[in-house]
Amino acid sequence: MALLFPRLAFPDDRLALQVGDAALSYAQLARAAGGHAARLAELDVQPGDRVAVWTQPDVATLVALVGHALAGVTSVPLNPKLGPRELGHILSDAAPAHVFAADPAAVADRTPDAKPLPHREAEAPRRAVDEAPLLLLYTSGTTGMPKGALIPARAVAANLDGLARAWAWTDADEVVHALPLFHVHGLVLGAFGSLRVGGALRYVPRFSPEAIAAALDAGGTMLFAVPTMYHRLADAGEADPALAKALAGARLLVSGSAGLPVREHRRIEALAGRGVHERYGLTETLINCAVRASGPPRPGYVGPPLDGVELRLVDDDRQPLDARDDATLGEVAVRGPSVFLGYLNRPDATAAVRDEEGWFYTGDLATRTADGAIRIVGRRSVDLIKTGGYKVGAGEVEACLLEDPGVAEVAVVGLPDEDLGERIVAFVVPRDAATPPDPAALIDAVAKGLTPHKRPREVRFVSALPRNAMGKVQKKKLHADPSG
Ligand code: MCA
Ligand code: AMP
Repeated sequence: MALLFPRLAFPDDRLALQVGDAALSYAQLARAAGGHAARLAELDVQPGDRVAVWTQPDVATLVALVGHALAGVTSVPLNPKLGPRELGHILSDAAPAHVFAADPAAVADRTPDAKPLPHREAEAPRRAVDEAPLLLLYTSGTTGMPKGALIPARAVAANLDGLARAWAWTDADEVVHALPLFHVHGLVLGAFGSLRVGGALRYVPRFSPEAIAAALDAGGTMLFAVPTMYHRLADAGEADPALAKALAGARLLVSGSAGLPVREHRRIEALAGRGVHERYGLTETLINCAVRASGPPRPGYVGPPLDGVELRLVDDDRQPLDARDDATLGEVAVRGPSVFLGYLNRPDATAAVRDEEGWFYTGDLATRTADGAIRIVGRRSVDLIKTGGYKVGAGEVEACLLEDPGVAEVAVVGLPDEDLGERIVAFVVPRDAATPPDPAALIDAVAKGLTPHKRPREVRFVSALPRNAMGKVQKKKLHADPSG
């Protein structure tokens, strides 16, 4: 039987997880995750059931996520900052059998029945690389509330093995990251990736350049981060040589979740004496492309497809484009074992992104070079925003803002931002121009109802939204003339 986490089946005293002062060896992690699995069995949770866990950034949460994986239960990771509006949607869609939290008091306002995570030990079950859903991850679309992507163990294993080859990632590596545990980047790559190769994870619960430097200095060999973090590391490193030295000590710096501007590549290279290897992926497909560690970084490019990933560029009719001229633009389509099972309860949405031949249409626009490297240049939809590496749908933010009686119309767009990549800006037509709603209250409604990273950083009042002859809002005009 092919195992999902081989080292946990034959655990030893090697370091598995370090979070702050808490460290667990593989032997300790296996017993603690086994303890959580035993608790699930007592609660009569069966393999295939869904169980939610608030992903508070601590070691107990990581243990629970591993316990679910080993028990064959589908984890529904919850962003600890989710507000009632988005949380209500997720809980009614996912219908988890139980909700767990390392610190139930911190989430009692939203889930009074959240169960504490047990501190007990038992022998760990073994998890095969199977077709059963390992994770249900909520991801935003252009309209409506986020959709739950069902990701099988098979996809996670195939993708991590492809990444291990691309990055020469072995059990000698120690990954450092400060990413949230409710998305692919932090959870699948950062946490499950380390465990699958049998290496260590040094998890930083709260991002700061200093905390990243400390984890690298403690033995980290690889850093996984989003462009906003590299931007902040560059700012801090230019002022503090100790930080630059810590970055220089890693063997591989990896960026993903959004494009890393060439400017930031150059800044990191100047500081660390080494550049950043970029990779590109989506929640639904996991990682598709990566610049290989065996060669130098390639600013502006996300590299060729991973082994096992079939990739093509297609035109508006989804017909393949053969061009390898780094100029012809096409939508990225991918196929292979890393592609998800579908969206929970949304066969319509699944059919819209995946065809009968198994091709998944990403919505990302790219070019391809003669040697197969992909350059991501944009997205098909102006209604998808990437801010700080988080995907946010304009529609979910607009729906939330329209609940305010003072808002007559609203259009949400992502405008270029040096730190966040894109900054969410809401163009609001007030119902009464003489008494417009309080911008801080509008921002708060999104931060508290959905989640803080979806909040507009700015509200601009306009007398009307630009519309075409059909009455459709022309968001491109708001991009071009952000004064409205
Ligand atoms: C601010 N806060 C508020 C409000 N405003 N709380 C309530 N009401 C408000 N009005 C709080 C926030 O909760 C937070 O609290 C603090 O203020 C700062 O928030 P913010 O300014 O939003 O944080 P930031 O500094 O902008 O965060 C930058 C970041 C973050 C750390 C880079 O964006 C981040 O972690 N990004 C990672 C995204 C990611 O992992 N994406 C992967 C998707 P407090 O101070 O308590 O924290 S997976 C994917 O994309 C694919 C597969 C791929 O390719 O990887
Ligand atoms: P998510 O749905 O949060 O998983 O975000 C997936 C999206 O992030 C992709 O469709 C891309 O638009 C974007 N993305 C991820 N990695 C990169 C990258 N290296 N360069 C450009 N865009 C990226």
